[in-house]
Amino acid sequence: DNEQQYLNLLKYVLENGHQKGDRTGTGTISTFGYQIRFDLSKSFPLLTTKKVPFGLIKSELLWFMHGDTNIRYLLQHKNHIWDEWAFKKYIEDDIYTGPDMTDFGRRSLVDDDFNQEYKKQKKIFEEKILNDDDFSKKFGDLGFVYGAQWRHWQKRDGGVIDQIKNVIDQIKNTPDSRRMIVSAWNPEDVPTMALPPCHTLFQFYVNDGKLSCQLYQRSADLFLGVPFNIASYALLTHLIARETGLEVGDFVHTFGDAHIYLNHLDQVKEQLSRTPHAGPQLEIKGNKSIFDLDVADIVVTGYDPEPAIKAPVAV
Ligand code: UFP
Repeated sequence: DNEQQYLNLLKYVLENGHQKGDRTGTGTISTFGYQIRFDLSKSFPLLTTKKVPFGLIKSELLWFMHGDTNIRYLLQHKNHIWDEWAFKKYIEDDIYTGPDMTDFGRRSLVDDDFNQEYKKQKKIFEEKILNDDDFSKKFGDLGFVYGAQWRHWQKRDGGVIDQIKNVIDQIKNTPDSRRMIVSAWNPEDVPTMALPPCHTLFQFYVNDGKLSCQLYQRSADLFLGVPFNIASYALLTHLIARETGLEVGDFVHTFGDAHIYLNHLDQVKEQLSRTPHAGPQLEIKGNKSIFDLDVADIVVTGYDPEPAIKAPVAV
């Protein structure tokens, strides 16, 4: 069954992972190299052993597909998963004259007074991104994140490459090709990125009228990040299959450093004690092109998950 693949991976790392330090100073148990596979024709792999917020996954993926790198679209859809990266650039700029927000991620977790002030400043920031065009252009844009690499990778001699459009053309015209790849990993940009792409590269494969997709994820927070990543790439596979007139095949998820943070161990055990329910189904309404779809066109039906499980994010 689809979800069991993910649960087995959690169990494998709990039992076989080794302790490993990491950039965030939190500590992990980790394993290198693992692969799971979801048959998308059976059900949509949105986990049922804890509630995963599909709305956020949808708006983020459409944001990538539009080639958009400005958080304004996300805020308009009440999606805050990329806020901190933009807020950081703002508080480090001379234009910011409010209270000191250095190291806000860590301090907001340990200092209540600071957390109140942080929330206030962040709210002001969000309002300005939403309502002030010049401010949004300067501080809402995250630079060379996924949307930029997917839709307008910059060429050496000027001009851009639209990797998504190219891969759709390849799937339609040369479905046997072994070169149907989209890369978000741009070595020129990595040194200046706050978060180098975690989902690094993906490849498509066509067999028997079905489209499969394999993702290489270089670094995977198995408890918090991966449930999002699975649903996001499953949705991407559905979208590209629809655009190319194919049925969905498998989503193959290949991992580099697959880790459980040491402050997620209780949550992982709680999740492993739960029994998966039947998975939901995905429906894409109407016949808009993949580049014009809106969040309302994509719905998941029959989603009946166990309650969410809270855990601290390593920053
Ligand atoms: N991470 C994910 N999935 C994502 C994402 C981040 O698992 O989509 F954006 C996790 C992996 C790792 C951390 O725990 O975020 C990134 O840190 P690093 O760049 O040091 O690998």
